[in-house]
Amino acid sequence: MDLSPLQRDRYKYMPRLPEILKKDVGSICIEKGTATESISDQAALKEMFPSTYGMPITRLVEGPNADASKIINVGVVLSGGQAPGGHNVIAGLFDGIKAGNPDSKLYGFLGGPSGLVEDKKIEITSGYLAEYRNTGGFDIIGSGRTKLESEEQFNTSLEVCRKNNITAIVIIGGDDSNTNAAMLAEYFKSKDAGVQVIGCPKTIDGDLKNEHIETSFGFDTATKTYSELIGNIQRDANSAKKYWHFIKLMGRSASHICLECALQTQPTYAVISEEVEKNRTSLSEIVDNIADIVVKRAANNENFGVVLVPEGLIEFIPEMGMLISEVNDMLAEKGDYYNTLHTFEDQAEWINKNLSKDSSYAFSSLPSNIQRQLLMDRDPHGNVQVSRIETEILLIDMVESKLAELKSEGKYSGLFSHQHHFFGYEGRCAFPSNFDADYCYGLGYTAFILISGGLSGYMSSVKNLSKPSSEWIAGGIPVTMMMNLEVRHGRNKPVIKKALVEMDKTPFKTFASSRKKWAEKTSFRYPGAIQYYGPDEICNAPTVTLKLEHE
Ligand code: FBP
Repeated sequence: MDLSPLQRDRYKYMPRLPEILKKDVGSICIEKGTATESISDQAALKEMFPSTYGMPITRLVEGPNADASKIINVGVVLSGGQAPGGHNVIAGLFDGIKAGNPDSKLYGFLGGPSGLVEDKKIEITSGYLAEYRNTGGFDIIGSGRTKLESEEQFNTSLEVCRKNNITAIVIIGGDDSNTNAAMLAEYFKSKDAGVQVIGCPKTIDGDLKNEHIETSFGFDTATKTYSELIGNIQRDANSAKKYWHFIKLMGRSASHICLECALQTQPTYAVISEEVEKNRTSLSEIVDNIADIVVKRAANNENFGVVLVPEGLIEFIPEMGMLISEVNDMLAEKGDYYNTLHTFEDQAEWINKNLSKDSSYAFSSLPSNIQRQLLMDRDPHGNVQVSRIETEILLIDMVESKLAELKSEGKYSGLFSHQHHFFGYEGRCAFPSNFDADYCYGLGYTAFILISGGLSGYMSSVKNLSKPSSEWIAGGIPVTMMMNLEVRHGRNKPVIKKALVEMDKTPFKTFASSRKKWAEKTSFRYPGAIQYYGPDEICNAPTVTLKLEHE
C-alpha cells in the first residue's frame, strides 16, 4: 500500500488506556452493582425482555478472571454510518481476545449486519489489522444499514454462529443497532443458545449518550474536523467580507454536532433544532431571525457572516415535522400504490391530496426541489434521508426573498451574496483524534472483558472521559436500562432513547449566553486542524460539550 507519512506513523500509535485495562486480562474481573430498571415503561419492557431485563451495571476491577484465557471465537459487526475510531474498537477487541488466548479468533462480518445473516466474513489477523490501527473509516470489514429485527434473521444468525463455533458477537452501532443487539441478546438467551451479544456506542451524531455512556465515538473527531473547516471558512469570510456562508452540518436528528461546532467556532448564527421545536418556531420565523441579523450587520457595513444549520432541522420545524410524519405514514401504509406513480408531478399530487390541510399548505409552500427531496426513499429504519434535503439552500432562498421585501420597503440596503456548504461525509472517516483512538480502543478491549465475564445484552462503557485517560472507568451497561417504548409505524417498539440537545444543560446555556454577541460583533474562532502530536491541551482535549457536561 502507498502510505502517507501520517498513516504510517499512526499505525504505531499506542492508545492510552484506563488503569484497569493496563493489567493482565487474567486479573481484570467484573464487579456487579445492583439491579437496574429501564428509563420508563418498566413493566412492558420487562415483559418484552424477560431474560435480559434488570441486569446490574458492571465495572471492571482488579481480580482473578480464569475465563479470560479460554479459547473463543468472536464475531464483530460494524453497523450504520461510518464514525472515526471504528477500526480501533476492533483493534482493542482483537488485542483483548489474543491477550486472553492467542488461539482465540476474531471474525469480521462483511458489509454490516447482513454479513452476519449471510455468513459473509473474514478472519481478522494481526497482519490484516495492522494496516487499520488508528485510521478512520469502516473499510476493514465494511458497514451496512440492514436492520436485524425479525425472528427469522435472529434464527439464521444463530445458525451462522453455531456453524462457525462463534460464542459472542460484538455489534458496533448507534441507538437503532444497539436496540437490535439487545433484541438479539434476548433471543439468544431465551433459547439458551450460548451466544453472547455486546454493543459498542458509535455515531458521529452524539445522540447515543446518557449517564453511563458519556459520548458515542466519532463525535469528537467529526466535530473537530467540521470545526476546522468552519473556522477556515470564517477566516475567508472575514478576509473578503463579501459572502454569507450557510453551512449544513450532519447529525440526522439531534443538533449536538451543530452546537459543539458553534461552541468551537463562534459563528454569526447557529440554529438549534431542539430549540426550534420547543419554541414552536416556524420556518418563516427562522428566516426572519436570520434576515434581521443580516440587516443589522449590513448597517455596520458587514455584509458577511456564517450561519450553521443542523441537518435534522427540517423535521423539528413544527409544520414540517408534521408534514414529514404524515408523508412517512402514507409511504409506510400505501407505499405499493405510491411506487406505481412514476413522475414526480403524479407523486406530489397524490401526496398533496392525502395530506391534512395544514400539511398540504406546508408542502405546497416549499420549492419543488425540496418537495422532491422530501419524497425520496426512506432509509431502512423508515427515516427521511435528511442528509439529502438541502435545508441550507432553502434558508438562503427564503432569506433572500425576505431581504428583497425589506429592500423594497426601504428597510435594508446591503448586499446578500451567499455560498452554501454541507459538511457531513468529510468528517466521518477522518483519522480518529487521539481521544477517539484511545476511547475506541478502550471500548473494544472492555467488550472482550465483558465477554470473558459471560455477559450478554450489555453495552461496553468507558466513562469519566473529561478526565485524563488514566482516570477513565471501564464497565458494561445493560442495554434495557437505556430503553423506553416509542411508537414506530403505529406500534409500540422498544428503543434506546435518543439524547437530544437539552435547553437547561450547560452546553446549550453557554451557547445561548454568547450568541447575541457573536451575531452583532464578529467573534469567529479558528480551531485549526486536529493535532495528533504536541501538548495535551492541543491534542488530547475532549469536546467542549463533554467538558461542559461534566464540569
Ligand atoms: P448513524 O446513526 O448510523 O451513525 O449514521 C449517522 C449519519 O452520519 C447521520 O448523521 C446522517 O444523516 C446519516 O448517517 C447519513 O446516512 P448515509 O451514510 O446512509 O447517507
